[in-house]
Amino acid sequence: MAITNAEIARMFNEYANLLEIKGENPFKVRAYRNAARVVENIGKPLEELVKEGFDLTKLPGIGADLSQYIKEIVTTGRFSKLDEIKDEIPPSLLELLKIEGLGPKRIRTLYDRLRIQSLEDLRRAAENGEIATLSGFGPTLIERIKKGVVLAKKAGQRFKWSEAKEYVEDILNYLSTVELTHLQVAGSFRRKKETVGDIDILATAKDFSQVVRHFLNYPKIKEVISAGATRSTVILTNDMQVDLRSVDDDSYGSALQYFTGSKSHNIEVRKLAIEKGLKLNEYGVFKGDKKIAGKTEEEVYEAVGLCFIEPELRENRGEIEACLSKSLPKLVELEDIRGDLHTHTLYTDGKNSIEEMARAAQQKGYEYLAITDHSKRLSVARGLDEKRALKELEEIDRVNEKVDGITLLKGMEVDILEDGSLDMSDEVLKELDIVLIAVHYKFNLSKQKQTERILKAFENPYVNILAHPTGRMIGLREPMELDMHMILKRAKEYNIHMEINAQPERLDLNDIYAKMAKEMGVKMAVNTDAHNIYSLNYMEYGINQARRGWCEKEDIINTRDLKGLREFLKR
Ligand code: DGT
Ligand code: CA
Ligand code: CA
Repeated sequence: MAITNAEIARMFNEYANLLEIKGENPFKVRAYRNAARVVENIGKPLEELVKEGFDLTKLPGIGADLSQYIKEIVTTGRFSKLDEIKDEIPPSLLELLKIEGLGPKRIRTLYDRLRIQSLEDLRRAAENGEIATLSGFGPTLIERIKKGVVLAKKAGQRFKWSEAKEYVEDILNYLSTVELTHLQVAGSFRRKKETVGDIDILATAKDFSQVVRHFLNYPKIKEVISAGATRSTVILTNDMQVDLRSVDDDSYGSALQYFTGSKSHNIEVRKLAIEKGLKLNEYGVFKGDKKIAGKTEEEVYEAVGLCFIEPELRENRGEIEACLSKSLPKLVELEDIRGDLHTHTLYTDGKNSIEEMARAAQQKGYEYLAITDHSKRLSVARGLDEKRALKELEEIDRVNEKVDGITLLKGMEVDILEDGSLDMSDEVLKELDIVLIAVHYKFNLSKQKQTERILKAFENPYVNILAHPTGRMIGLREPMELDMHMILKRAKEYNIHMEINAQPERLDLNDIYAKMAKEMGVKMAVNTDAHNIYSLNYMEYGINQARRGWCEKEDIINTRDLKGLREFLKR
């Protein structure tokens, strides 16, 4: 595939931006920007020039290095230095570059001072006034930033479940101030899908027109698309679409079932209805002209010969068969969780001390908390060398003495190096209660190399959990190419567990892989990877994903008490 000069220029510009965010030498940054401009304006494809053997250093601003890089890009389609720097800097910062008025310098300030890493962080900080406290961020700029976030998100089409939740809760609260019989969110949101396209709300009321009038006055509406007697559609200020629908009270159950979806689940359910000589739609289940069910979801499922199926399972991935053979899982719940096995502190890139994290976890009613700061390779996170690691372990002991009602586990999130060796000596690892391993760079290796890298890491006898196994970041980074079947098989043999990382942009393992792990008998841990006390609350998102992956309490190791957990940490 041909690579255009514009693409090469884009790579150089992107690299320059990242260098600048990183705080690199301005001359170096400028060199790449210049090169980008030169490349854009040559007027002949560089690919052809390279093929002709043209000496690229004859071009203005292109030295030996840049000439090499151009050749690399033209021949391989990749710019390895760009790939490398993306491993070092939170890739989510790149999306902030789409905002007009925000250059790399300001992004750096936002990141350094307020830890803003994503459009969503930026939106919140602009709304709650945090940005206004920074010098150089006046009211006009903040207005521009707010508008820019909306635009950039529009391009991003789907919304993370966590973000949708903020709005759903707000809208439901708002709507519940008028007289209603039923109010429920349906669609992918109710199924707890990791991203949602739009929000589907179902309401029934004696006077639905009053509900619609009230809905259309919701303050966060940007645009009303349609307003009708049974359905209204609006766009919110964050560009999220919300559909509000109504049916008669005695159709509430069938409407909820219908609008919860998924579409392919509904199609299967309808097939069963047809086999039974019934008709099923959003108004009810009908035998001839007679309505035999519709008030509740339970009776709708029952009428077609099924049991109630949890919304998270309604993806046509075997839930109907499981229901018919009475083997539906009893899904894990947030309340089942006894502790968090992946957290960071001030020792590396966390924002709270070990003691603060311990107290916050204790407040949540946890029995244990693993402190798992980064190993040294992750220098952007001030990863621990052996000396600082041992110092942290001593502090964990001290805090364990001091804070009652919770046990801290000594852990670490150890980088898996490119060759599959670990970024920490066995002398330190053997002191730990729990060892997480993770890939934080070189995401682009071939499937075979990447799989071998991880399997090699499994050989280390101290490893317990593979953290965020595929490395994907929703909307920002594709998952690594991995032979997941092979990894799960080996994990099972070695008693290594998979993480379901609860960070809203990770949710990794995803639902499909979580189900695969469960079926292969591999246990999982749902962990928040919290970098501050508040993110301990991400657990909910991880549980959503686990439930979508058919996980039951027994599939998740951190539902066990400490004694039970320790059994799973033996190799
Ligand atoms: P989204 O919004 O893209 O994240 O996904 P959903 O699942 O929320 O889809 P949406 O909003 O288009 O529709 C909501 C539900 O309505 C969907 O899950 C199932 C139901 N539905 C929509 N269109 C059809 C259809 O053509 N046939 C059937 N059986 N159900 C449908
Ligand atoms: Ca939807
Ligand atoms: Ca919809």
